[in-house]
This record gives sequence, C-alpha cells and structure tokens, in this order.
Amino acid sequence: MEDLLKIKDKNIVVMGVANDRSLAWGVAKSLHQAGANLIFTYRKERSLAKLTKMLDKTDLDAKLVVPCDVNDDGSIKEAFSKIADEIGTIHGVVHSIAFAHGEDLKNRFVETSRDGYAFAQDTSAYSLIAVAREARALMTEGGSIMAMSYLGAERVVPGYNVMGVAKAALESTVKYLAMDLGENNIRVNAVSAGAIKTLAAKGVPSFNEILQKIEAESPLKRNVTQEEVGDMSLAMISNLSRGVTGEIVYVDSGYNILG
Ligand code: 1JT
Repeated sequence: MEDLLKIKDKNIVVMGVANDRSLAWGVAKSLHQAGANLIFTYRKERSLAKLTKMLDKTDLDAKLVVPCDVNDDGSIKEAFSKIADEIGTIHGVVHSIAFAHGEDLKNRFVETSRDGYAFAQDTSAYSLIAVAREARALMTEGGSIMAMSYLGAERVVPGYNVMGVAKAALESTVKYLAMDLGENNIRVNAVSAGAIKTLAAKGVPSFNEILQKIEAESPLKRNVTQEEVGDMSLAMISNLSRGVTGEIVYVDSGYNILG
C-alpha cells in the first residue's frame, strides 16, 4: 500500500500522559501502531511512575522520557534541549495539557479569581506558544503540532467555566501559530474531543449527564473513545493532513453540529 502517513521513524513528542485514560496516551498508542518514535514529557513524579508502568505493560516503548513543567519557560527549554541532544530533529508535538484550580470549575463563573484565570490561561493556552517556540528549532524538516481542545471553548458548557475561556484562547493560539509557523513548514491544529472519562473529568459532578446527553442526542448516538481521538490525532500529525493547518477538528460523534 502507498504510505500515506509517512510517520514511520518520525520523532514525535507527546506531552500530557497522566495515566492510561489520558487522551495523550490514546494518541501515543495510535502513533506507535503507525511506527513513530515517541518522546514523552511529564510533570508530576506520579505521572512518570504511571507512564513507566504503562510502557512496561505494553509493546510501546519510549525513545526518551523527560520532565517538563509548562508553567516554567526554563523547564520547557531544558526539556527540548535534552530532546535536541538525545534525538536531534523532531517532526511533531502533541500538546495534551490543561489545568485549572478545582474551585474555578465548581464555583459560579462570576467568582473566577484573577489568579485562577491567569493560571488556567498560562497552563492551558500560553504553554502552546512556549512549546511551539522550542519545538520549532528542532523541526528542521518541517513538522506538525497539535493541541487538545473541547467544545466548551466556543459554547457554554455549564461548569466548564474558566477552562472554556482558556480553550478559546488555545484555539485562537492554534490559528495564530499556524499563520506564523507556516513559512517554516510547520502545521498547527487542534482536535476538539468529545467528553471522555479521564482523570481531568473526575470530580465533575455533571459529567455523567454530559455523557448521557451525547449518547441520546449526538448524530452517532454514542460517546467517542480514546482510540478514536488518538487515530484522528495521528492523522493530524501525519502526512495525511499535509494540506491542513490552523484547523479545529471535532472528534465528538458529531455533537458540535447540533443547534
Ligand atoms: C481540565 C479539566 C480540562 C477537565 C477537562 C478539561 N478538558 C475537558 N475536561 C473534561 C470536562 C470538564 C468539565 C466539564 C466538561 C468536561 C479539569 C482539570 C483542569 C483541566 O464541565 C461540564 C469541568
């Protein structure tokens, strides 16, 4: 078969695996199946421990695992400098990182603090710019960067609150980066994933209702899986999507088209 993906032996950095339910893990599995080399970054020691176990249990292995705290420019620089030393050229980055203070997802939106707002923006949206800047230097053969978003960026999903505002900034950031990095042959896109039970979704009281609503109302009448998000992410990282940049692609059973 013609090699439409051209992903074999390409070096892809995957950021944001916290456990085996993480969307980033789904992306890693799809990339691995297609023959990519994987480099993982983690923040918490707990995530490293989980990742190490997961890598042991599967046939998936990592070329490199490096610490990276996206709230810290120095840490991002260090991580990519290590990747440069050990790997050299990279071809893709998967940004699957978001965080907000718990109280900002529980309280009324109007109660969002200045600090909570800044923290959500810094972690979930600005971090893509900082990462793209360091990644660009290593993408000497061009590349593809993708981020993970959610419908709450553009619609009011009750309770998503400050994360919705951060994802709106993230999606806009994707478009401005796509424009800026196009001349370096670097594409920048986002996958807007439907609701999936991940660590991030834990402790969201209304989450089960959201899942039920999607099952009842979405065109496909079901929820999406980590594997489905992973496969579309593979398409966005790979040569299949070579003509696509600045795009937000929905993997949500079609839920976003409803009026
Ligand atoms: C974060 C959290 C980012 C949960 C996230 C997220 N992106 C999607 N989800 C799932 C979700 C969460 C809420 C929701 C609907 C979906 C939590 C930690 C911070 C980062 O509200 C209806 C709250």
